[in-house]
Amino acid sequence: MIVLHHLEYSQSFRVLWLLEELGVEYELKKYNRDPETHLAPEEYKKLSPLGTAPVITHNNLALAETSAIVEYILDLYPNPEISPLAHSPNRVQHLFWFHAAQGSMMPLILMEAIFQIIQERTPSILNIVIRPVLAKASQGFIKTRMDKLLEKAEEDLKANDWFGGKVLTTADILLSYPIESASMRGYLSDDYPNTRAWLQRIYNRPAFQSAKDKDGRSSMALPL
Ligand SMILES: N[C@@H](CCC(=O)N[C@@H](CS)C(=O)NCC(=O)O)C(=O)O
Repeated sequence: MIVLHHLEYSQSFRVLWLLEELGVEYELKKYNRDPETHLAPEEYKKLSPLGTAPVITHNNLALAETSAIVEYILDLYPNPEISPLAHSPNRVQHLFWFHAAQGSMMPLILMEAIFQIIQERTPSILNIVIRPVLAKASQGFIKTRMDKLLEKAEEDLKANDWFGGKVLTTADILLSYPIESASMRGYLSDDYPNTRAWLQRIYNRPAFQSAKDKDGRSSMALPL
């Protein structure tokens, strides 16, 4: 049986949600972040060479990296709705967003979080210099790219309820974390009604709700 090692307020929530969507058997082991550093605790770090969340264990395998885990689970439990097959009509749209989630959106969210930590940990006298530099980098690089992604999301969600077409796919599951994080950081303004409605559709899904109940936290990512 798959064991999901779930770190609170982390990207492993999406794997929990996927397992609930698929309705397969799994065991859940929950871990809290270190209260001071907010990093994964030592016992979690020992689970995989990267020391990051998520990790699943299955027989003798310990696997990290969200997208690899999602693909591994779909190899075990193939599902042509949630993971459209090659050459199916929604495959390319699904693939684009599946990879944009981890390859484009997540790095922007991570950069923004690091900028925030730098500012919080820098003495205020130095922040006088650092804050405008980070604000310029954030505005010029992070916001520009995030806006472009959200504009495309908005356009695509005008045509369909889900990123991969008419039904939820693993692209939606992967995008849930960076889009919720972008929303928490004020990126999801009233200019993005379709994307806001999509986020609400996700929250309303019974499988998302049962993942939430098992997780027991208020949001996927650490609250700001
Ligand atoms: N690309 C990796 C990123 C993993 C990652 O950075 N996870 C964060 C949680 S969102 C983490 O483990 N943070 C705690 C730590 O680094 O100790 C993935 O998708 O699995």
